[in-house]
Amino acid sequence: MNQNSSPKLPPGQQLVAPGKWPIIGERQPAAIDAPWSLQCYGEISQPDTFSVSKLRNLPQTEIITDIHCVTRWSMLQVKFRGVLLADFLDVVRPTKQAKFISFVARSARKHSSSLPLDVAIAQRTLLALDVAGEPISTEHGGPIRNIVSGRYFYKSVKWLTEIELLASDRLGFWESESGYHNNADPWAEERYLAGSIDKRDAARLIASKDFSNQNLLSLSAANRELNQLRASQAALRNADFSHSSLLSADFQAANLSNANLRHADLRGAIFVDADLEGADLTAADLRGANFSGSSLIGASFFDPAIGPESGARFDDQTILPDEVIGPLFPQQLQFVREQLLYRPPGC
Ligand SMILES: Nc1nc2c(c(=O)[nH]1)N[C@H]1C(S)=C(S)[C@@H](COP(=O)(O)O)O[C@H]1N2
Ligand SMILES: [Mo]
Repeated sequence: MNQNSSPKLPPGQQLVAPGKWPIIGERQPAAIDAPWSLQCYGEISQPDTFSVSKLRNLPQTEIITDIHCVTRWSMLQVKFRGVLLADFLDVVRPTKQAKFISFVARSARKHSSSLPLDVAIAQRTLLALDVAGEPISTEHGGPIRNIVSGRYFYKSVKWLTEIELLASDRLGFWESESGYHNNADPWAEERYLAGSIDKRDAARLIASKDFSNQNLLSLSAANRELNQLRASQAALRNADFSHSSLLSADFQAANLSNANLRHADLRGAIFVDADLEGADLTAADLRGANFSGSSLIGASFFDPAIGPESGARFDDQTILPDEVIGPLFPQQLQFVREQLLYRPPGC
């Protein structure tokens, strides 16, 4: 592809405000001050453990890369420095059987992600120690995180403590628990696997109007009458509710990341403590909806390709606290602030 004519942002992504790098995923590990080590094992000739200073004594490489989170936020031209995976592998020497590489975090849930080894090398994966000239902060995965360019950011594991070379693939945390796509190419929008619910189960569920506590990844529920839906604590990543009627629906503490809520009638809906990262609320009717405690990183209230006339509707009963809208993309934040200022009274 011609570098100059290629667009900078993959489809469905928007830029965060300059200097506002979101913190995503699990909390940083508690024992962060214990001496750090990176252990490498599996299909290699020279199993070894690396301290941070041992890594700093290997050849250091700088890369400038773009970050694309699956929940639709991007940052361009971020400068990382550390050890190229290819240089690291020269030390530990993979065997002929090594076909996959798994990156594991020192964290509560032993978070991990994997890649085919040839992809990891071709993408110039970096065992990163520094960002923008400073050691990576703990909240962003310091002292070591791997950086995989050209893949959604969930392939870049924070608090990296183990690298395992494998003969066959072992799915990572998000890929096995949350249906995240294992290839994760942002230019192909490989965000999620297809949902696992068959059509008949989906129809039965929709008729019951009770999704509470269920795992309904990528559910198709567009153009439905789902008023008073009960969906508290439901896992509804990537679900499609576009053009549906969801009056007073209860989505308390539900996971609606990347859900499609375009043109949905959400008057009086409850999104208290819900995860709406990357959700699309373009042209939704949000009069009387309550977003207290929800997470809106990467969410949209209007479609930038259409303009503010595609915006969601608010009234003075809509609850959208300042701290909830703070992390929105700059143009989304501006749109929401204007709507909140001039919103009509509800009934
Ligand atoms: N250990 C660990 N690494 C992780 C995650 C996580 O939850 N735990 N989340 C992933 C996801 S989904 C993203 S978008 C990035 C976020 O990195 P940041 O918090 O530095 O922006 O980390 C990735 N690596
Ligand atoms: Mo992410």
